Amino acid sequence: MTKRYYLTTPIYYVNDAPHIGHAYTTLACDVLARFKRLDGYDVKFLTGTDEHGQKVEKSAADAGIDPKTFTDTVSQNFRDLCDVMNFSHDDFIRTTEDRHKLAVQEIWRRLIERDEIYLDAYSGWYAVRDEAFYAESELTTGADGKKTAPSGAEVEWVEEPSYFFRLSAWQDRLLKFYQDHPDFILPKTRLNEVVSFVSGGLMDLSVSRTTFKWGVPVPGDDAHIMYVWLDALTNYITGVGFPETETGEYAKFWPADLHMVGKDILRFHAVYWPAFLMAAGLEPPKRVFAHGWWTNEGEKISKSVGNVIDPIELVEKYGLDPVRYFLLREVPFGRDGDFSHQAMINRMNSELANDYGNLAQRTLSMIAKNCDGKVPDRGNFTDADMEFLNYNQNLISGVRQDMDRQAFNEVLENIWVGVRMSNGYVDAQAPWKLAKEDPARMATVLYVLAEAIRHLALLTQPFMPEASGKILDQLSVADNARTFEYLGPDHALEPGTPLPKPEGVFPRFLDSEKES
Ligand code: ME8
Repeated sequence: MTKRYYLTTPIYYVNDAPHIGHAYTTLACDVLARFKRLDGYDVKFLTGTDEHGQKVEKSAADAGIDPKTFTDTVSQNFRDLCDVMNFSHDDFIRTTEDRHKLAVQEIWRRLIERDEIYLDAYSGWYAVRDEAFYAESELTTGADGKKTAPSGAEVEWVEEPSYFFRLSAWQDRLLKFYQDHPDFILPKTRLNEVVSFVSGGLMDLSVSRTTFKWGVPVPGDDAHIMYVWLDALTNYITGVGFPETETGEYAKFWPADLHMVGKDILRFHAVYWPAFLMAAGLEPPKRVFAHGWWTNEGEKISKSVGNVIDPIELVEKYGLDPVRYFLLREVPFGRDGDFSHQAMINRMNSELANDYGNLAQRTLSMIAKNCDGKVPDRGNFTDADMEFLNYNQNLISGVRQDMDRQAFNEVLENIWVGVRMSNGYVDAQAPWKLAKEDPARMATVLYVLAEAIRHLALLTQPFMPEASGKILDQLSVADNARTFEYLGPDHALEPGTPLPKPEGVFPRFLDSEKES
């Protein structure tokens, strides 16, 4: 049976232009999706846009456009970002689509049928920016008397008829669920936060609004629209064809293997979402990973500060694959990180141009010059050759484990041990000297290096698809021989295979380009 993997990004609010934070979350999913496909999995990778609710309605009104036209435009910006970043999602969902309306109304019906929802009235605090209800005890009052949520969002007092979800009844079952599934929330520190929040007691959750219109109507009571988070979270099952559950994609892919989110929306994914699903008689997902927050040169990224990083500008300046590499290499995945141009340039120049690019470039140029532009003869490997090659051939097992816990930076660190080891091997073997003294040995050394580079390039494909592809092109590795099945000595390069003219893959970023 084929192995399956279903992963999702948050669906982004269409109140604003996409920025580096959105690109980051989707990039992490893209790398994992590409990795799993190369590793033989049937993958479903879902992303999209969250288009209902007060916040989007307000942004449309501020722009003087009707919400439908507004969401069409902004949603397209998120699609465009996917193209620029070379994301390989299989589906892009919009919550304004009919297939989604059908799914949300069906989950509602199931919750009503099981008596998990009742009608009452809400009076309390609401933050439009977070689209979240807050208890008085969670708020801070500023010098100006204004109350804010823990996220810093301003809250307003709301009083209206509302349906409620019996969340309070789910406390024990949620705590048991976390206990039975210790890897449901990663990183572990985030699990502790969630457990302590749930242990503190849960209040029933308001799940409908009546004071604005931009949302999915409650079945049978269209004075109410559904709470935007119930609407939005349901996208993860709409994406696999819910309400159809017996056949098709739901049967194949649900429960999802991974919901990737930022730490800001963990509570919705790790508390509300599994409770909604279990209450509707559906299985909860296998994992929620909450990654950290990017700042810009040490400062919180915000529109009012005017320091929002546009990922498209970054790609124009540094190139796509260096940006993809940097974002996942710079910060241990799960922790907060700081974006700085200097750090980007340093990694681009030292790890990509000097370490990896130079390894490929000098090996391939020596082969072009000394081996007639063909894969060299293998000759006889020494023990040292074998040991060196073994390291690169065996990298996959550790990489697999690190990928399965979303430790992207560790994956790259380990691959770079292979890169640096390869450069060490070049320096120690000095094939340029062997060219005169012992051409047969030179051929073996260059062959061993080419094989090492083949392994490294296969493994870097998920992170840097284009650049890795170019290296594999230069080794004449066939397009259909680039999955992880082709790692290892059984699929080694064939001596005598003609190679194209080598060319550099990772340009250095020059100081003169800094201001451009
Ligand atoms: O919350 N650093 O959408 P959203 C890292 N629609 N990641 C960041 C970031 C930063 N500075 N800023 C944003 C929503 N993100 C809801 C989700 S899901 C059913 C509904 C990323 O547009 C991070 O993934 O506000 C965060 O969780 C997400 O963008 C929030 O996107």
